[in-house]
Amino acid sequence: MQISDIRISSVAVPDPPLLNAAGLHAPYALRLIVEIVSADGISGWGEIPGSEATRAALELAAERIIGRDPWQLNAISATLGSLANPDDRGASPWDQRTWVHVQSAIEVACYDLMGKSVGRPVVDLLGGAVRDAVPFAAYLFYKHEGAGGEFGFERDETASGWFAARQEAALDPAGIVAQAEAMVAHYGFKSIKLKGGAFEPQVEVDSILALREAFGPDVPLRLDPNAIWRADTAIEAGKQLEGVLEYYEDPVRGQETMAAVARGLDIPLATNMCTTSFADLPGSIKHQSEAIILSDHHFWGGFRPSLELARFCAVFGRGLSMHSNSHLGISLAAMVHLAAAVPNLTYDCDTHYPWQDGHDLLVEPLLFEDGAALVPTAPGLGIEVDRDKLAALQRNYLACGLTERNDEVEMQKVQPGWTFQPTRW
Ligand code: GKR
Ligand code: MG
Repeated sequence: MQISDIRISSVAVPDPPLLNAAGLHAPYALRLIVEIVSADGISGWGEIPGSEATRAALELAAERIIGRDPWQLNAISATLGSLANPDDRGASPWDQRTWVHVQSAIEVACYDLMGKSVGRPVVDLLGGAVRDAVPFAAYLFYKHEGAGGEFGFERDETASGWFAARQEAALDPAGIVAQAEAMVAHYGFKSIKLKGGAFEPQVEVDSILALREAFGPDVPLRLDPNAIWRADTAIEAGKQLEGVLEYYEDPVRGQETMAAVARGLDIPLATNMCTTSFADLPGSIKHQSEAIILSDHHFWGGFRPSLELARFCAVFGRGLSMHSNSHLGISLAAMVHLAAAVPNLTYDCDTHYPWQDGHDLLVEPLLFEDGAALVPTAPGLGIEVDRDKLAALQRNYLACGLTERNDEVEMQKVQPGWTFQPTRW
């Protein structure tokens, strides 16, 4: 098998005005879609966070791997590794490295090709499914009113159910509970995560306590302030949430500070910020910074490194869950195949998908039943990309004028002078 062409598309997906520690989501979330075409005419697909810097790296990578065999992943990965510049995940809630994402896009697209070429789903190439459906958590955000993207901040009066609720503002505990009720009613999620870091810590603690009151003790809850709190703040807030949270996600910044908070509380800590690469693992062991690592094939470099991370977690007694950023159905399918193949991925995974639902580029988007996505059984990722929808999302990209994610700039549009602070409270 030979790679004959690689097509890279920058797309912009309508995204509501969600709040986080770094500011406000722009009206569009940016993604890069990679299509690797084999000489015998099969297409394999990958999807990663979008930026012009990542696109440039992908273009460079593409030049070097055209003509290669997609089954030779070790050789492809060595070539990509030799191109990579040292980079850093940065201080924002999302991972700003470039080359880990490039590795991931190419590896996932190669797996899609490999699976299609032998008529087997990707999960079988990862060792086979240990579960037929992958449970996800409701992922709540404080948000301004409006739907984002093509709707601007206007209301779509024809929307109903979750799609109507998605337009509502949620700026206090009552708004968060209403958002949770609509999302859970639509998708059937059994766990709930609240994105924090947007308001005074006590407001966010009160939102978690209101969720507990509304949903009862059988619905696991998580809070993620994206490392914007000091250790004393995190412990004070955490003391009110002992026995309430399933896990406490990145309350503070850095492995040593996480370890100090972990020692002060009886709640497991989880991270997608302080332990995000194999180079971070010795520090994780030394400091005991977190009990749970939130894997993400987009920034751990693809499926195979994610399986290696899972083995590390099993050996060193770490729990394993899955992180998400705004994404479309190609990423969701990849997350689902991977999660189906990992025996020790026992927490409900994160997904932003409800916020993008209805704007996907798949002919048939994956369905959620009782909060879980069924693992596709068709060859490869088991998805078909709708090329008209892909073209429409590309047009959005060209029209919207965004070239990278910058939540600080978006926040300044609603709060002039607002600046991101790595530690705020
Ligand atoms: O989409 O605003 C967001 C999130 O804050 C995202 O960027 C984070 O990477 O979901 C993420 C997290 O769990 O930290
Ligand atoms: Mg997180």
